[in-house]
Amino acid sequence: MRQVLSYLLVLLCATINAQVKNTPLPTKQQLAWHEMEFYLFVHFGPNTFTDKEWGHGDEPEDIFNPTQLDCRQWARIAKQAGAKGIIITAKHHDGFCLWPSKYSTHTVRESKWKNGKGDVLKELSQACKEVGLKFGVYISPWDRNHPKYGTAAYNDVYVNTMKEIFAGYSPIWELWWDGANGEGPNGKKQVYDWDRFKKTVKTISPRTVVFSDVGPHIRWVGNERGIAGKTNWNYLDTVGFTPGLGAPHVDTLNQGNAFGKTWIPAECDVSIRPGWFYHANEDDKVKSGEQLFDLYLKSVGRGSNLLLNVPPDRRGLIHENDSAALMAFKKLRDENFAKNLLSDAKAYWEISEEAFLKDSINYRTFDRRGAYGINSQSFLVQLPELRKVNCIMLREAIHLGQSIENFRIILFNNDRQVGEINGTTIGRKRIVTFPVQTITSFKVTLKDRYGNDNVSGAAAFLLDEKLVEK
Ligand code: FUL
Repeated sequence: MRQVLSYLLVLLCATINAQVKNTPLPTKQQLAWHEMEFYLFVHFGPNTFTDKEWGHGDEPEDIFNPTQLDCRQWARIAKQAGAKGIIITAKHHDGFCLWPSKYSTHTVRESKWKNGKGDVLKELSQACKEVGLKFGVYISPWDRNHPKYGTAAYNDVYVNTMKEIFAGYSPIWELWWDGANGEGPNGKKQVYDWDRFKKTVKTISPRTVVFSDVGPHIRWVGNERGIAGKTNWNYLDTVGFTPGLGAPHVDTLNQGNAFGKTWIPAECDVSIRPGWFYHANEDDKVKSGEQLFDLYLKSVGRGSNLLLNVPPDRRGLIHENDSAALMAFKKLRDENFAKNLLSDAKAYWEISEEAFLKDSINYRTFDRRGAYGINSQSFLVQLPELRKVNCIMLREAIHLGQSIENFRIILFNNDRQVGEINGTTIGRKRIVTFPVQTITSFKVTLKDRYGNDNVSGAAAFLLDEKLVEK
């Protein structure tokens, strides 16, 4: 056993981390995406005014008429809630464009709103810039209004639509391709030219991260409840799959492929209300700060990102109840993660044959500067005093890949073992919670596929007990 770090703020093992050949790695844009953690989704359009979830595309454009639209209010609230960006439904399945697109006749231009001179994308992209939020767009491939939908020519329309948005409102940080694929107004189903769509974005905006069920950069998490798999690999195999009906099984999307060929992390999309669009009769069904905190643990705390939908109302404003819930959520995160109980702890890596603290794990000597295929290692974190803890956070150095297959945390009160937590993957962040224990130390044992030691951080907290699942 050797002391490698005193005064542990984070366990930084950068010098001994190693990437193993042929491990898929995240791109620079994906790494930046992982750091986004939490951002808002905005579903807004004719459905807001017709009380529907899926419009038919035959709504009169005049129905879209927010009375007090204020994208600065959205951006301000997002910022105050600690969200790092906003993704808006520039076009949902009804085909209505929130900007005056020249490739459609079903747009804000044809509506009464601002006498047809309004442009939600312009207002929102500017509002985001003003407060330092990233801006993203959802452009539904399925279009129930466009007359060309269901013909090869619609692929041209879709490509032109993307080009128009990128030309008008860049930088676009994330592009969202929804997988829903129903019939068009002509009763035909579209065969999407996904390869062409991908190439288009790559050419016109190479830094944009593109989401769909199967990437290319970000994958769907396989449910709309905002919950990532407890096992959550950032790898996915995509050969032979497409977004929508051709996507892998939802369990695969939820957990990733342990040995998948491409780095495609999961994003957890979920609405703050039961529906994606605003409905007045859901004003009292807004998720509470506590519920949102729980979702944070189950998304960000499992190495994923949280894309939380907050749909503006018919005024074009975020409703007071949603805003209050977002602020409560922020307060809970701030208060509960304010004090890292390891900030003055010491960490020791186990590198000898001796069984430290006498558990059953069989330690082997290894050189942590090289990977010899020895894939079990552990470290002990020693606190300066007895402390109450019910939450531990671990981080993996994902810029080197993802290789930790499982971990075990054993909690000690002096010599007495008082708890054990077992888990599988870590990824960017893994937060585990457990009933409060008073501890003096804990030991983490990792099974790392490549013997990499890629843990890059640890922290411990005492969360408000009502936030911890029993
Ligand atoms: C789904 C859509 O059909 C819903 O309307 C919503 O936009 C959700 C985020 O994705 O596939």
